[in-house]
Amino acid sequence: MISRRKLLASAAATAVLSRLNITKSFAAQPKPQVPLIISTWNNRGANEAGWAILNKKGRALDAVEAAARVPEADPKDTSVGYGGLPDRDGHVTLDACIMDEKGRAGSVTFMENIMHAISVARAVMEKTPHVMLAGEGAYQFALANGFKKENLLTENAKKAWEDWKKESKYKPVINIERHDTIGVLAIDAKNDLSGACTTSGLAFKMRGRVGDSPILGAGLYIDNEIGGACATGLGETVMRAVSSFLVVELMRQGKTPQQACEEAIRRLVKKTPEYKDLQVGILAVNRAGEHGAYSIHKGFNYTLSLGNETKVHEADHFIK
Ligand code: SD4
Repeated sequence: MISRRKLLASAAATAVLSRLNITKSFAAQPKPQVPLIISTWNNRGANEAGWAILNKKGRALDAVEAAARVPEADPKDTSVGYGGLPDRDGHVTLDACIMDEKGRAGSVTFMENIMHAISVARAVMEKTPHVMLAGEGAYQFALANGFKKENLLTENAKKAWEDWKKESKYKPVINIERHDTIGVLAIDAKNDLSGACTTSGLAFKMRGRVGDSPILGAGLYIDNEIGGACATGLGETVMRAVSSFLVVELMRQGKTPQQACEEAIRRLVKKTPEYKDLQVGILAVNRAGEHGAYSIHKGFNYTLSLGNETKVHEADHFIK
């Protein structure tokens, strides 16, 4: 029997969540339906941009690109694009990838001075015989394809870097409560899937460091026959566990998106002795429009839009 104290605590928690307009994902999931768009963290504006496309029977690929461009242009978002925190030498370097319903993919990594890394990734997919371009090559490709050179280091990000330099702790500090990197998955009215992931990576990372976000199978994976998955958090662990590909394969074996996310986090935790000091969150959808979300620590949330409603949900987590 549930004790009165537990009942009151849970009622209080639900009241707080509902004031914040956040629902618990692990309490009754909404009925599966398409189209839908789902993204990591509280990314309402991004989802709304994607939803506007899906709602007019647009393509999932266009929806995920439009969604990813929103935080990329937002100077207040310190983990993505313009306003992203720089590496320890003061350079904002971007990672992004995109994957469509045909299994085609494009990616850029360690790219500087171009705001919309996701659109460059899409151009790599659509205009080159390659999947990934890095650094100067990605930058030159972007310029040649009409993207503008921009300074992505805002005054606020510069100040945060200057403050960080006073101590220059070598190890990047992982905020286990909140990141803003966007991984986004969409299913359109034709039941086709696409996904995108874009980030400026870990704040004050080593120059040249690349995380999971532009790596297919790690930060993002789509298989139109099965579903899609994306990850956020400490990229080093996600790369070692190839988490997004794993989630899709687990769904192929019959797991629901929620079961697949939970299993992928359990496997990642097993391989990561220091898992208590870091956060990873994973999202998944299957073709039926069911979704799943799971993280190591409490505090991972995600934004789901379907049936003209956009809501932020709190994900279930491994450490209780
Ligand atoms: C990275 N996974 O570069 C990214 C960081 C992230 O929210 O997700 N931040 O490791």
